[in-house]
Amino acid sequence: MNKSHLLPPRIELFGYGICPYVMRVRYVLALLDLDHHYVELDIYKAKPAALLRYNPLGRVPTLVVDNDSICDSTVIALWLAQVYREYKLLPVDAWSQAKVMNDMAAIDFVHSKISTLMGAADQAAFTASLDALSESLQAILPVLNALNSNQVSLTHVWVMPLALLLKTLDQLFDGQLSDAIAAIRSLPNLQLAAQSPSAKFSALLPVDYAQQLSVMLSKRSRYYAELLDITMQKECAV
Ligand SMILES: N[C@@H](CCC(=O)N[C@@H](CS)C(=O)NCC(=O)O)C(=O)O
Repeated sequence: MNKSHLLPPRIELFGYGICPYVMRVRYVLALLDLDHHYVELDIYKAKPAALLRYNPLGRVPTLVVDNDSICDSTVIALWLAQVYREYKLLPVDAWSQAKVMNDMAAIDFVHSKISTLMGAADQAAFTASLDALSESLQAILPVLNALNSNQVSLTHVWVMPLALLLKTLDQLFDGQLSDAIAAIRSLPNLQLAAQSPSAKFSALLPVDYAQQLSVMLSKRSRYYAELLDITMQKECAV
């Protein structure tokens, strides 16, 4: 299908491979089969002038369309879903659209709790943030459980990076997350819910995703860095 009548020809995305917000946008672009130029940045090391020109906040995802830009995963995904209505990423009527946006906002709230957990400096802060994460995740379980059809929606797009992040963090923290929040164990089933679109998601993941996440965590969280040290020492002692 020729979509050039719908969009200006040049789309550029500034991103950072393990960022869940960037993953959402890349997943939407993949689902829509949209040609674009992807610029991978190490956003916590350097913010190049090319990015700052389009987003003075220096954040990713930043989508550039013909010399203009939009800079937030929700804004970008809603815009793409509206331009490419035929893919039905959003329902048609305004109320149903608002309900989907409500679910997306709830998932963003869970991400804010994950972010706190990822920065936990010690065991007490980690445990407190795990409780808060558990509470927020319980609240969105109906949204997660409703995702069992083959219809790809923006809710599905939002859930995929969330599920990946939670499962990988659980691995890195040696099962502490799923011990506290059993629902995390059933998240893989959600990934199977829509087989073919999920393959497009998996194709976007850096092969060393868990390793990259671990490096980032060890910089952000003293608690995690200490856990990692202990594990390394045990491994060396063997
Ligand atoms: N609400 C934003 C969040 C984007 C975000 O937090 N991006 C992070 C990378 S995961 C970032 O750009 N951090 C760099 C910074 O804040 O300086 C969205 O949904 O796009």
